[in-house]
Amino acid sequence: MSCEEKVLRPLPVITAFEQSPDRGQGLARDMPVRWALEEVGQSYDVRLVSFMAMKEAAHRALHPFGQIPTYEEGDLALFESGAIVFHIAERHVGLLPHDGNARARAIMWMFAALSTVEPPIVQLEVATYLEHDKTWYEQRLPIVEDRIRTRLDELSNRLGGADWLDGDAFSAGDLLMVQVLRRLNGSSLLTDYQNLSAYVARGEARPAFKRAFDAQLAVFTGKSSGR
Ligand code: GTB
Repeated sequence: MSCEEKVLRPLPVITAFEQSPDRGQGLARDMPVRWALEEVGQSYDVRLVSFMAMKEAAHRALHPFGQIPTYEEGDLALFESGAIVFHIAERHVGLLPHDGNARARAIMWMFAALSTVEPPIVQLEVATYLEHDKTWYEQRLPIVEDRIRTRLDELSNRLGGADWLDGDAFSAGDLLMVQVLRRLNGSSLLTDYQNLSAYVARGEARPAFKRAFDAQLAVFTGKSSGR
């Protein structure tokens, strides 16, 4: 590809909350997409969407469930943050190893983050924010917390003293796992595990994470309006 073609190729466009309920903590799911794009050095544009616009036909044409994030690149349109991160990782160097077995393991950890570790964490958020007025809330809370502890025990045992899930090399599996665990930031559920807390801190210390975090925070503080 010539320099001219590189310059002329339109940037991928992602969608993010116009007003994120997390007030810029980087917990909404545009964050892993931004982080992946930063890791591979791919510039991108952001289109901010309101809660109302998300449910309108124009946005639903991109995202059948009326949510963020979406990803548009030429005539490709994707939704689901995990699928978007996987696409970015496949198309660029840096997030998936070249070696076939190591690559398969990195993909395995992507699925583990989203389908094994994240669900009980989301259950806790649902209980805390949407079910706290239910008569059964006090009984449910410890049950959900125990489910999280079980997963964190197992993950902590597997990680041991390694830097990343498959050893020395950071991958898209770590990116998604760190992002999932960040949902527990500030909770003793996470700080009870010294190696998992250090793992999250290692992820958050990556320059690409910081750029992604700052970009989504700038939306909240009004320093970036997207396009
Ligand atoms: N499985 C989908 C994916 O991974 O892309 C889930 C997408 C999703 O849940 N999107 C949410 C959304 O659009 C935003 S990220 N919600 C609007 C709606 O459904 O109407 C979930 C989210 C929201 C807020 C916080 N927070 O405030 O901390 C954290 C995460």
